[in-house]
Amino acid sequence: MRLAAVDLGASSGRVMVGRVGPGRLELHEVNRFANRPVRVAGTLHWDVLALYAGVLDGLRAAGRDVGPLDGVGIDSWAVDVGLLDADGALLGNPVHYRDARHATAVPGVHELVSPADLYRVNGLQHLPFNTVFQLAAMRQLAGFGLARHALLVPDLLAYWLTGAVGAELTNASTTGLLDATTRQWSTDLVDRLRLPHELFPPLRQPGDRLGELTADVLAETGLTGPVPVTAVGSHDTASAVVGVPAESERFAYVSCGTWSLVGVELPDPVLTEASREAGFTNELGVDGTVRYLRNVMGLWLLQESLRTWQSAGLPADLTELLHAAAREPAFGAVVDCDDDRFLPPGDMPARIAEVCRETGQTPPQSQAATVRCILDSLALAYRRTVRQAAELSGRSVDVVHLVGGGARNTLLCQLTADACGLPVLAGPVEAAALGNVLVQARAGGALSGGLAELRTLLRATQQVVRHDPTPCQEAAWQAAEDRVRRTR
Ligand code: ADP
Ligand code: LRH
Repeated sequence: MRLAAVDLGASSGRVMVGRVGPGRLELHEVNRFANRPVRVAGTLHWDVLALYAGVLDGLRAAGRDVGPLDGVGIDSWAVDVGLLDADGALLGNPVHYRDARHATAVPGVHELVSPADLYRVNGLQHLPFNTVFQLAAMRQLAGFGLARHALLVPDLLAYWLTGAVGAELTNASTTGLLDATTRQWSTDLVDRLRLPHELFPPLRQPGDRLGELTADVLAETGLTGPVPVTAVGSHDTASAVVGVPAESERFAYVSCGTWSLVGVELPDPVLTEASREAGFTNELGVDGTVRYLRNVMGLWLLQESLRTWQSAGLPADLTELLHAAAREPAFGAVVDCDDDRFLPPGDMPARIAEVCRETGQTPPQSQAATVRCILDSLALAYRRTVRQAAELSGRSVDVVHLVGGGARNTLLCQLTADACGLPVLAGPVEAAALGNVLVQARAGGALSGGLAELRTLLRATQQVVRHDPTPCQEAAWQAAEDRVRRTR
């Protein structure tokens, strides 16, 4: 089968073409486009029409490259929604999860449903931008009364491509309004939060056929119909976890891009108070799995540092800075990556320096030292999170799979192996697009079996680089972890 995977990350969107069959899984990129948020009248938005144009360009290029397509699947970052009115028109650009507006609704939501009650139902890590808070903030706006459907970004793009409205399950599980146990919209939470039920469309399972590309889209892209559009794990992290080439169930993963999503795969959610307090989420995965994980601030810290340096006219070549960071001494300064101050866009090196000063550490004195501080701090966060995930879930872990763009960062991969005291298997870089294609191929009958069989195909076809932990490092990492814990 020849399948197009649309994978939209916070830093870039891409359309990839997969050729899949028994024993065969090849992926190549046909279009990559920047994902540049736009601040309009003080609010940070996604430029969703530019992203849609990038998708159409990608589908056109896919058709030119490989001829007729057997299907399309879409995944993207989670939580953000577009509202449709009764005519199906989009009511404004989706607001970026890093916008400050969402957090203003948190106290009002918690007055109606306590954090503990919310967690018992939705099992989500408290993040101020979970959709439930976004919708509560939007409710204050005049246009909200016109909204008939709230569509997560992949569901919105699928609607534009096919005309069909629905909500894919894995991404719906990031809204805070899905019951993690029944795997249905929580009518109870929707009622208690006084949101209109009609906003939440029927759920679709990964593998469901959503529809076909409309005649308009076929004309626009030059593709020959019919081209089915299939629901995949439309949350990019769900697709990335499908794309983890694990051999047994005793693995942890770091889905390492703009965010680092760190956790384990489970059959059932963990909804204990200890889990809530540790900030773990129970997002739903493909084939009835639970992605028991924590959001770690991720390579965002590095991306924003590069952006800051570039606009100041300083050197900002990632490869060179990573080489220089590898020569820096370890643990010069370490910060808690989860500090709320790191969430919004801005001058990350200055914020890191501020946190260092507040915690009695000398701030990094060079760009290379700042990069080293970020990577040491991320590896420490991965160590803490992998260990907590194993402890809170009872799942033993003997390997860490690191997938996504961060798998290209060999220094980070080695630091992660050293920090966790476990082998790190790095790659594939395009795990989300691979997971997307695998679920489509199985739905289309080109592959069969469960996640284990899909992962066997990944191991047979994709490149993975092993990083073993350097011996005798535990005491140094423990001391650094204690340093961060004392300052948190
Ligand atoms: P997202 O899906 O969130 O947009 P990606 O999975 O594409 O993120 O990962 C982007 C990150 O990958 C960048 O922030 C960068 O740190 C890292 N990365 C990409 N290419 C390289 C490279 N050649 N060397 C090291 N790191 C890289
Ligand atoms: C990663 C991701 C993550 C979400 C965040 C909003 O791209 O989907 O899983 O928490 O974006």
